[in-house]
Amino acid sequence: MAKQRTFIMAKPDAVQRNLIGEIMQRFERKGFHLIGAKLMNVPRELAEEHYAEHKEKPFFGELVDFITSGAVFAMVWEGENVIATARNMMGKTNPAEAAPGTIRGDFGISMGMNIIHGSDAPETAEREIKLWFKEDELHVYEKTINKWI
Ligand code: RTP
Ligand code: MG
Repeated sequence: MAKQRTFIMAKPDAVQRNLIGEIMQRFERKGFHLIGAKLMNVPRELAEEHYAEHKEKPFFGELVDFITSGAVFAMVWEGENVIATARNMMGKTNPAEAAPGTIRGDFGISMGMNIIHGSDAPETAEREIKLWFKEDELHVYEKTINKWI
């Protein structure tokens, strides 16, 4: 399996509940490498573009309202099979159905405020990384490995 990159976002509820470190630690301990990260407020147009696939859904307005309601922590993680593995680590979309031990299962409360976003396929990951990060905001992990320690 080739190395992949995926876009992960701690949603405003996770940032407000001080869960950024908890989320990052899970990905680090799993063995993935962080290659991009930023705390940011999300412009409405960016939120709408990000969730464009849900534009016609009844919950679209609420979803965009939520994502733009406070700072998010946007990340790019790299590693073998990271796209599907991250989705498993996140758990089901509805926290009530997400298994204990998953991020949503351990911390999420409601469908609308479910802590974390992760790209759901290779094409989505590529699109989302381009949408949220400039090329020079992403770091090449091989350049840092074993350099100082
Ligand atoms: P995400 O895109 O945020 O990572 O979540 P996901 O892939 O697990 O779920 P998706 O189907 O892409 O839905 C995006 C977000 O919309 C909200 N949602 N509400 N009320 C509803 O029926 C409903 N369905 C989805 C959730 O907050 C979900 O994370
Ligand atoms: Mg989704």
